[in-house]
Amino acid sequence: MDEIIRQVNSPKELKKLNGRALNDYCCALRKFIIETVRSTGGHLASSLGAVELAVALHYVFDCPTDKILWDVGHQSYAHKIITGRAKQFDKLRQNGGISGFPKMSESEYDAFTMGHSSTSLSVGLGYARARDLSGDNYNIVSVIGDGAFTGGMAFEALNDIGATKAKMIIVLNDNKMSISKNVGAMSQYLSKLRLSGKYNKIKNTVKKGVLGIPLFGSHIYKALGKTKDGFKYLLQNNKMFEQMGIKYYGPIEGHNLKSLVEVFGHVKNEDGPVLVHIITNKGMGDAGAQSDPTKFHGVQPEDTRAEKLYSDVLGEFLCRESKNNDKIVAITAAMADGTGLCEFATEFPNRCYDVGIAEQHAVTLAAGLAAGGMKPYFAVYSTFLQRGYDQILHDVCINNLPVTFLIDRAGAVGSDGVTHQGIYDLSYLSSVPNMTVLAPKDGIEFLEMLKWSLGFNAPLAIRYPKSYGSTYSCAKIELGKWEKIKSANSPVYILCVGGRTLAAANEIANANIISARFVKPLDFEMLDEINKKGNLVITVEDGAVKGGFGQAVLCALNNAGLKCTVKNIGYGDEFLDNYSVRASLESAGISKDGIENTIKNFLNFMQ
Ligand SMILES: Cc1ncc(C[n+]2csc(CCOP(=O)(O)OP(=O)(O)O)c2C)c(N)n1
Repeated sequence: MDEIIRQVNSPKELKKLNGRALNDYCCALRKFIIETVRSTGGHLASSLGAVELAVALHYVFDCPTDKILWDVGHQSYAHKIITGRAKQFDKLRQNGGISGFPKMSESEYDAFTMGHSSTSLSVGLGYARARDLSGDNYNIVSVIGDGAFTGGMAFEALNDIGATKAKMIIVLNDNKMSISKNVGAMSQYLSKLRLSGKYNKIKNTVKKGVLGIPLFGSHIYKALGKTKDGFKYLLQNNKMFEQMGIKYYGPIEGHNLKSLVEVFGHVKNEDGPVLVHIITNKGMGDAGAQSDPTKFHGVQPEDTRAEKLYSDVLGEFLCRESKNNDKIVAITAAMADGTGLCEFATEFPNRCYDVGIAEQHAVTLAAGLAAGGMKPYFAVYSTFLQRGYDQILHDVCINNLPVTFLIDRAGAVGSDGVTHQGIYDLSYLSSVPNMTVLAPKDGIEFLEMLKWSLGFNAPLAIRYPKSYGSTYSCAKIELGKWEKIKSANSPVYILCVGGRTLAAANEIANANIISARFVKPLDFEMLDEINKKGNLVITVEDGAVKGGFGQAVLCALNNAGLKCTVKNIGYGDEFLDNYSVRASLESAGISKDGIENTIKNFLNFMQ
């Protein structure tokens, strides 16, 4: 760790640095981030792009009194280091270490816990209204990327902010990238602004022009710089934001510390809402990350072994089937890479829609496509589909439309932590009429489910984690039918949802093991068979117990006249604040020991 990183442990210490030392500090921050993230894993490219931004903000504003809200939060590593967390970086995104996202419980400098996109403007306006109602007087800065700016919440907040005239600063960190290349009309609009000139260029041209005025030039330039409008005159006029009631400053070179400090120092004194549009390079300072920011958006720790990915199975299936089936279309909400849609997007560009970070729109778009006769597949992470609950219910399921949801990163997600856990989908999907919910045990079964989905004419969700381990043989997929994996002469029946739970159950010596591939509808026939007096039924799911599979089983057995004992294994009624998949599973009892303990407790109880 460079000496300067060791020395600066708070914004107060940062403010002691002068111009040159500040630039050196930025270099040291970059070096530190690159070295650490290469071994811990994490969001490299976004954080490298926001180094000068974090330094300039902490240099100008007074946190924690002033509030900086980092949208999504994956770009906040420099902010974390400046605010005294450098020493904890060797345990970034690990249990006992620090989060990769801003987290209120971690530091007073993290003004809000972030992780999902496009929230920072709403939170900022909330803070602004609270401040004004309380008669306080602090600054609020919402930092939002051009990717996050495509999210519906950001538009809703802008609509409110422009009308209310609350004093707050929006920093639009524009690097032309979401995880992949940014998309949409707003992105095209920002490109136009970018092309129309850069802050420094304009400033210098104006400066030259004004100073060139004989005799009075330097006086005029000084006077211009002193007045608010004068400063603004040095910047571009932007119709859209201005007409919404939000003052626009930009575009500004976002790696030029001096420009950033200057503009933030100025907008601090504005009375109403201001948008500062800065241009940055994602991955700045690391040749690899800069040339391929998508690959380096989130990097894995160095020792990660190759995994078998469900997303690869999906990608191959879509490419293969779509050649002979022109009804298949696919949708992603800015996650083509993570969900396996890249190849499909290249091969079938007219049938693959990247809607930006707009899950709600994606769900209803899929509903519209299905109503129009297409066969839409929406590939999405479990945690982000939470955004589209009403659209699933109101648009897809009430209309009973054949939209297939491919729900990746379901269950515990590990290093992204509490904001990204995919453990609620079984609960929120199972409660919706007309929805069918599947969980494959491996890639082979997933492919069979995908093939089966082609002939299924109603809402369907298939949920799976990132990767799979052991593979099994696969019985024919039939609606509402489970699969017996192991039969034993035992009163113990373990009903498993997905491969992770099956891997744990398979270690139990003397038990009947069933893969509950249909989470909804349940296999009532098989349940009837195992609802015998004295049997112990253990349900195991990599998901929240409340409203999940286990409770559905218990409810079904109870309605049929409960003769057995039912134990539910899954996550309890608290947030899963855990950075390791294995530890998460173990914490819920999804392990050999966890299941064995459940059996032991039952046997003790029966004696
Ligand atoms: C609701 C939601 N959907 C998807 C994501 C996944 N995601 C994380 S970062 C990101 C791209 C953000 O792009 P941008 O805001 O421009 O930030 P950059 O990484 O370019 O700095 C996406 C899609 C998310 N965090 N939240």
